[in-house]
Amino acid sequence: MYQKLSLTVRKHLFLKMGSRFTRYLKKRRLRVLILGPDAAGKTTILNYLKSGRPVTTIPTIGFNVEEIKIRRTKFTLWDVGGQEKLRMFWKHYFVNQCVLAYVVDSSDRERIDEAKDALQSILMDSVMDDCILLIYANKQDLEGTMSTYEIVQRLELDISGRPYHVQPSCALYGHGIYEGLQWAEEEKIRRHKIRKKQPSKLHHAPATSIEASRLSFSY
Ligand code: G3D
Ligand code: MG
Repeated sequence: MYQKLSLTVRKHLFLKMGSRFTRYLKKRRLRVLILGPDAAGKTTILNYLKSGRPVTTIPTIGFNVEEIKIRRTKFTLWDVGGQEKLRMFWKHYFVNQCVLAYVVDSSDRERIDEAKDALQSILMDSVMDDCILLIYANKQDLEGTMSTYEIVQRLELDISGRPYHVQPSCALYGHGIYEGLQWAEEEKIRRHKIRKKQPSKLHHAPATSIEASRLSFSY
């Protein structure tokens, strides 16, 4: 049957299949930018994804990058130093439609306003207009941490009107880390489908969610 088709039709079919295949592959790559104040747990998250165990960290001056594959998706993860004097360099890592995995220390009430200000200045950059916003409410294993609802309030996430997901986590033991990436992957696919059907509806889609249940810890 295929042989009977004219060369032009065969070429057309091949090109069509080719472009579908390229789009499929593109969908399966995610660039994740791990940002947040220093000591929030960014490098610990990266180390957990790389080696599956806690590794002693030192303050990150510059960046660490790792590529990991989860099922069929390749994640390129950039962990960029979060000290105040280094934050001016964050913008050099911004890329359209990337995943912003913003890490906050849920036990640090004193620095949560600083975390909010740093997040707001990232989101003001137009390059990040279409970023997928994932918040890791990290260090949930510690006593008296802020709940995910409190983090939403303190970071003023609802004011910006953009979709987000708050994922409670404990990077030391990897709790919640894969779940956050899984949400980001699903969100990317969901947006891809919406963009194909109704490009203008993207921002009206209800993607906001909070992983409300506290993680249960038993170490
Ligand atoms: P950063 O990369 O955001 O600057 P790091 O932060 O990953 O270097 O982590 C800073 C400190 O927080 C490290 O402790 C690390 O072990 C700890 N930490 C990271 N995630 C968690 C967590 O989920 N729970 C707890 N309890 N601690 C965490 P040290 O003592 O090495 O400074
Ligand atoms: Mg670090």
